[in-house]
Amino acid sequence: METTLIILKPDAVQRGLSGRIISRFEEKGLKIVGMKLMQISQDLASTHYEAHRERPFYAGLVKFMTSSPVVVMAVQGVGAIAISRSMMGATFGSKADAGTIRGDFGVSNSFNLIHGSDSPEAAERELKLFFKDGEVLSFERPGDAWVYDMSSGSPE
Ligand code: 3AN
Repeated sequence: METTLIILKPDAVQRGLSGRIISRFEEKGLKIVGMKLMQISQDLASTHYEAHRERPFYAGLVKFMTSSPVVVMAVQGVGAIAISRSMMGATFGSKADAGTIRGDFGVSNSFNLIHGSDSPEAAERELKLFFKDGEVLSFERPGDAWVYDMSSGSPE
């Protein structure tokens, strides 16, 4: 099981797309184990995007991410990181395939609606940045018996 950090960026919240994007994760069978609306501080945005500090788009990215509230989610499932990334689509809305979140809901290369951790290491680091102890919950969903084949003892 993996847990990944998903952020519905300010454009998704302002455009009233949060519910539709959240539904896609639920419909896929992924489990939302943490979720909140928050305003990202300057400090948090710079820590989160520190790998991009030298990139030309960095200042604009931090300004965008701190400009208005976001929805942050901890999303869990077998292969949740790669599955979420494929659901998001390519970085730029103009290039993202139809059927993906970025491909279906946006055209911009800067306002690209959603962030998802890109590796297990990034997920661990980012979940700790955005969720305090106790904010990511552990609970059963009886319906998961129909999401995963458990006949071998582990989710398939
Ligand atoms: P992704 O979010 O698809 O993993 P990354 O990790 O390459 O994309 O970039 C991190 C974030 O930086 C992207 N979500 C996007 O918002 C922003 N970004 C990347 N490249 C550009 C660019 N050329 N112009 C504006 N923003 C960019």
